[in-house]
Amino acid sequence: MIPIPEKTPGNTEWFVHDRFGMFIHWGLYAMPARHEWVKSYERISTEQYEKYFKFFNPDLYDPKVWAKAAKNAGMKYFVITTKHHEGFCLWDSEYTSYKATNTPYGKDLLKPVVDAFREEGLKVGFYHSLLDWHHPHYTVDANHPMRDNPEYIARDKDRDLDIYAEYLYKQSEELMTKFGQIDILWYDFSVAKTTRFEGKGKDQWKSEKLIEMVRKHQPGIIINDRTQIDQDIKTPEQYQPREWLKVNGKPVIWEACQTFSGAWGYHRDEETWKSVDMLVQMLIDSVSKGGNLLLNVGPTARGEFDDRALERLQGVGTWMKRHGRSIYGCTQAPSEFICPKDSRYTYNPKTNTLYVHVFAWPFRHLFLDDMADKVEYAQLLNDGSEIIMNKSSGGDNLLTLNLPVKKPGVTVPVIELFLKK
Ligand code: JFZ
Repeated sequence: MIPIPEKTPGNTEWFVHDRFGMFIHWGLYAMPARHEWVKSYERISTEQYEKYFKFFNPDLYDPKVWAKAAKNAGMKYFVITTKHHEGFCLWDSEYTSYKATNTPYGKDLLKPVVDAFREEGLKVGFYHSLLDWHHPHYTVDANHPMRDNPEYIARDKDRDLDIYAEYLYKQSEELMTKFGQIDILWYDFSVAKTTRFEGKGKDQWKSEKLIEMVRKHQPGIIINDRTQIDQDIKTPEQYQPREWLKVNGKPVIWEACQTFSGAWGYHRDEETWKSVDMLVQMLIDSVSKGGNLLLNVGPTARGEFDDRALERLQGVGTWMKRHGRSIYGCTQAPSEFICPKDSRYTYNPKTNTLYVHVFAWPFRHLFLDDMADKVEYAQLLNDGSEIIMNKSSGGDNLLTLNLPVKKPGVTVPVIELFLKK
């Protein structure tokens, strides 16, 4: 049995097929280059933060290069930050002057990236921050850069969060009407109440109204869960769920979002970069539990993906070129198939093919319990070479796969098992 999530309002059919997307976090925070939360972490005032706006000039920006890198990595959709918590907008919004067109760069950054990725055949997603540390009517909460500034907090009595909610609505409407078909909207996030500060959630954002407007303009759009009203997908962040994600005991459509290193925005000195091996394993792990992976790049302030990101995208792409078949259109394997140690199964229900991803290459034999009567043919996926099978004579239905001693020269070897009809 394979879990079947309930139908949601958006069109998720392509999403659960495509499995692999690129997240892009880009804004002024690429300049300090020490985390996209730098304004909050370092309690930077809007006046002090202004220098980034004044000098922002990503002169090497060429989104066609980004789109090619994503496509070559095997990614099928992308989600870009239209605005992050700092409040800076990549597009030429009617409702603010805090936008790319008013920086030294002087041009809209959003339209070209949407066009470039679409041209490469990728689906288009917008991340939009619910938080806004720049808007004058955004009140102080536990995450706000001015949370330790009594004078700033005292002026909250003159702030009207409804005015901010109206701004959020208007900007969302711009995003939903000026860039053609948008496939995903990734709102982020609802702020928890603390002892010192009120939280912000569906009542403050007016989430219901937002969602209604978004669906009016973009009927098939996939919306995430972070407005505090669950919609199409759940979004576990920086961890791999232990099993198919459930809400109230029921399986849901989900997507893990992950960074290459510890930050989402470009972080110059962060060194905890994951290896290609680990990233490929994380993608496989997601699909083996019926989920997607959204893998993040933080472009530099000059407008490029840095070498560390490019190297990993290329590595993942090399693997995907030969192993996409065990990812696209695949999901968790039916529960009657018992996965061997140090491996992950994925399964394509249309072709009735089972994929064994071998994370730790064993010596000579891989044992598959209760499979002897189920497999018609087995091969290594990277080169299509036969894997000889032995059926045990003991009557226990054990299938033994005879592996080459030398691990195939790919990141994660995959054995493709064509099952009997
Ligand atoms: C959010 C952002 O704050 C972060 O910068 C990045 O964009 C990521 C994809 O999403 O991260 C969160 C959101 C919510 C919580 C923690 C991190 N939370 O509620 O604990």
